[in-house]
Amino acid sequence: MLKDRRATSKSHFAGAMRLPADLILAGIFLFLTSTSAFSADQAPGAKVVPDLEAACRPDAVQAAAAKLSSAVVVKEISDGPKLPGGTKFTGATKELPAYCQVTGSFVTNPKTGKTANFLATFPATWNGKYLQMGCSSHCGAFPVNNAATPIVTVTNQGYPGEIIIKGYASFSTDEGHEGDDRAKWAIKGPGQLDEDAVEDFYYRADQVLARLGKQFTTAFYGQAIKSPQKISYAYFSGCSGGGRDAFVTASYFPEEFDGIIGGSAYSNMMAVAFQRAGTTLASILSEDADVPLALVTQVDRYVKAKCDKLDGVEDGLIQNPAACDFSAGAGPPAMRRQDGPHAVLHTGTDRNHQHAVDGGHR
Ligand SMILES: [Ca+2]
Repeated sequence: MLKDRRATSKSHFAGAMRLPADLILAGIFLFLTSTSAFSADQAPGAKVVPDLEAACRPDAVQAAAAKLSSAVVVKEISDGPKLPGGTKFTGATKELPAYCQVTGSFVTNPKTGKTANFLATFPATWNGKYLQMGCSSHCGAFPVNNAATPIVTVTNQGYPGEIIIKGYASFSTDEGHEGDDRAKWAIKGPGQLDEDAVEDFYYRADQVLARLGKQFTTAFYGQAIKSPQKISYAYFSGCSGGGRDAFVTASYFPEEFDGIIGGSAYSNMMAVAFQRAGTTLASILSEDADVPLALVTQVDRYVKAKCDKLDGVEDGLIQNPAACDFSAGAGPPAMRRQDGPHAVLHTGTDRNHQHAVDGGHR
């Protein structure tokens, strides 16, 4: 999905979204495994900061931030890595080159003064590129979108430090609320939606950051290298909730990026909510509705036998789920429960059980 800047973003997006899932996954795999191709040391035009430690001091970073179009405060934040004064320089080790991390807040809505927090990572050797990382779940934290210490090594994060080794300047945001706490941040009180917070979460924090982060990157490196800098390419990448962020980015402001990677997008929130609620409710309503692991394995075999081929390739992957007409209550499968003291041959007659096996959404 990476493209040359000469093509228009919108036409790229239209083409990218038509790619089949296996090609997108192959692209992600290549992105993650092409370490040598992306190595900052080997990248033509890589910029080296002569004194990153000095450039990373809070007053120096705040001076760079003062040049940006949106109001930015460099400071320690409550829901990210604790950086005293909002910055931290980490010297080079055997594993990682030196890098500077910065936290703070930026204004997402000038009319109300609403802010969101950000985390920026500036490697000492910059490859000239900007990478914005999506968040996870309902966001409000920086566990997977911290370039130095991602807790999940999937999609955009790579292994810990990989983004720094490759030389990307990277940014992420908490999407305008600190912590999740069962999404209480989305309401002001009973029946009162916090529209400012919801807008930040759905798209605005990432949209403002897309512009701000690139400005911040060139301001930081321009000041640190003492010559004007520009960004060669800008990418967005995220998985799960971050995959949703990637889809939102591609839908609402694709012109901000040269490439967008969205993995396992948590984009249909209502369906996920109903699925979870339905599954939970079904298992509460009937003891017979329990879905033990052994039964899941059995269902998996049945569904694959029925639906794997429907995408044109029998490869163990169901990549056209819309064509897969499966219901635990329909058809011939007898689902055998094997976890209890008495193995039960389930005939698919218990509605709650069917509901639970189906994921609660039928
Ligand atoms: Ca298949």
